[in-house]
Amino acid sequence: MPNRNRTTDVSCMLDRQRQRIHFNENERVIHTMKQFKRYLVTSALPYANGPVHIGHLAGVYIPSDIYTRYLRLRGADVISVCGSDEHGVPITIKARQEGVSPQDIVDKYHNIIKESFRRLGMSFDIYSRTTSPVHHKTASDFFRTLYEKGEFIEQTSEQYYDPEAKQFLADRYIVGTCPHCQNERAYGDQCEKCGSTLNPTDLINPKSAITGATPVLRETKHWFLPLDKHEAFLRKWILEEHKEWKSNVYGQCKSWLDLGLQPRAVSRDLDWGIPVPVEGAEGKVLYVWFDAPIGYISATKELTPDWEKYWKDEETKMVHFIGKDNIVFHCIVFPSMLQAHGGYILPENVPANEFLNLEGDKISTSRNWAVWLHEYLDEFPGKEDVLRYVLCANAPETKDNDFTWKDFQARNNNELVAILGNFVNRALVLTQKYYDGEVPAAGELTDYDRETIAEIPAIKKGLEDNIENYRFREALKVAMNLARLGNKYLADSEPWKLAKSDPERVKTILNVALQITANIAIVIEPFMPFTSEKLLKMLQIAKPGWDSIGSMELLPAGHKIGKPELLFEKIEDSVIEAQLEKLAATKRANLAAEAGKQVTPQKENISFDDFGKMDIRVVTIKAAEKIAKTKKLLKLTIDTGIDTRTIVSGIAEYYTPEELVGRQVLVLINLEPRELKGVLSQGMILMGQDATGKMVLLTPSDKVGSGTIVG
Ligand code: B3M
Ligand code: ZN
Repeated sequence: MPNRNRTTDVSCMLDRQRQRIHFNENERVIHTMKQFKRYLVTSALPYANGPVHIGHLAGVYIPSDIYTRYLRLRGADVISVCGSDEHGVPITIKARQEGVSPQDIVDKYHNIIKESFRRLGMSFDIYSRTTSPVHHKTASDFFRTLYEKGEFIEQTSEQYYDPEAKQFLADRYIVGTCPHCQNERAYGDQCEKCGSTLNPTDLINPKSAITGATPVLRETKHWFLPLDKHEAFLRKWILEEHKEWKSNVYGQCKSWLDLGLQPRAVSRDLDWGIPVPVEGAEGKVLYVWFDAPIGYISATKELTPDWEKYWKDEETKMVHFIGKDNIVFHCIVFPSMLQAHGGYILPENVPANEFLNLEGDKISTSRNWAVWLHEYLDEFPGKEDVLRYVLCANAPETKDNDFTWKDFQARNNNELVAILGNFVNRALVLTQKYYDGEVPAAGELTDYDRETIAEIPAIKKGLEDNIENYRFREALKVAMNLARLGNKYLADSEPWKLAKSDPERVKTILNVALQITANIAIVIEPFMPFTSEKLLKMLQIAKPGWDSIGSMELLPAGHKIGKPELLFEKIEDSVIEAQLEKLAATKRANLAAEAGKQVTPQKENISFDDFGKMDIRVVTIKAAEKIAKTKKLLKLTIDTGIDTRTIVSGIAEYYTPEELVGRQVLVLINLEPRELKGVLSQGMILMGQDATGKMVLLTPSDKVGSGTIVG
């Protein structure tokens, strides 16, 4: 990736400023910036094969919602579209695993995702889905247009076919031995053990993941989009005309373009998806990455009959919010499709984020290493904005970043509670206390008052510059600076000390503090809509527009405010510990599952006589007690059917004495007695042990008499 300096943009599209200036390595480019009449904001369509987690939120959805809410506050004509991506192989695999239909899978996750987005305050104008009839028709028509214009190449090639399942196998449906590392569970497209990219024909001993049958090569026809044909246009459009794109996005595009583009298949042999709408394409569907971005168009169509102005008018600014793994599809493939089709605008920007890790490890759906949005919402009711805040403050805008529960707690307690909540609470409580909730009139302002107020326009400008250039972390810091300003103002002016001596001054101070509070309600709205709403309710005013920022007349003198309530509450250690324990349990479960897959090789053969020497019996545990000064040892009294005797066992880590009494277990009773910690042990309890070392007792499935012989 080329090392480009950060672009410094001083554009402000709504301020009728026509010049965009940015600094790029050693040259300084100035070019005229287009005027836009309206905005179309798209957010990557989440796959409906699982719920949404914090990585998705920090990467895509929180930024897109901040951007959209900001534009709305400014009174712009903006729509935000999203929906579930319901096609593709992973959904069919999941359906097979769970023994249900792909439609069942997408119905389930579409509803979970849609509902959790709603609860988090995601303000999409529409959240649609790619199984909708409008989408099927839109994608189908789109394909047919390209087909009729001769924009595809048709090519026949040999692919693996499962003769038992009677279907062609997608790459993920073929497993075999990796030619590089001998991993026996490599997939047709990738070996997850050594990370190498594979073709299905590279696999040694390939097997169908559906039936286990050995697949055979068969001819199949597919349609390819010749990306190479669009290369010159893409080079000019991205590399020359969009140098202002984020460096991670620009860099990825550049390296793709420099490597040279190849034709890409846009159809698949699969029975789940949108049928390829041309003759001779039975059993074939559109490749999921062909239909998914068209989902943005379909969703707009479903939203408004006026959809064309958002897609076909050059005065629309289209912005795609995505994660970094989607860059090539949004910057190269989809624009090529739109170009080939004709009549559509292209994105003005594609502000892709990097990845968010969780407690130092890569978020993974299959390993359940994630904080799931729907679970968070259930476990932290009323704390939607805390998550929005933390994920924005920590967003992986320029590099991968880490989410930790400790940081979540610290940001809540030290920033939201101590700065924002504290200031607002002081202003409102003092007003309640001194004036019974009536906004006092301001008298003459001091220089200090004026200096404080004069800082607000710079905050407004800072927010605009940062949000319009997709620097949401920085924007959030700027918004919090208004609360910092308010805190400092109150701390410096100390109205509580003047209540008796200078009541007129106190009125002015509180008037200023209350106006700042009302300003805060506006600046935080894009980031923390619930808190903004709560604050406006306490202030008893309607939501002011963006241009009211800086006004000292948002609350007229004599206006009665509502009852002050805390905006945020402290998060205790125990809450954080519970979350960490939940993750630790996931880790343990993953380890055990991994260990379950490891096989210990068989030992050398023994003779029947060797085996016959062992006297194994079912015994009943009569008593159990810890052996003093040891951690692992228990002294057990057992009934062997022959006698009552003592054995010493190292199972205190896994079982308490109470759990053992009355239990029947297997014991090798003729093992040479030996003394352990001064207790004579006459026998050994037989236990199961997995590869992690965890031990389990083996108990007969039915109760039997003590002394029952095992063999
Ligand atoms: N569903 C991939 C993803 O969630 C994909 C995005 C489609 S956007 C058109 O990473
Ligand atoms: Zn490998």
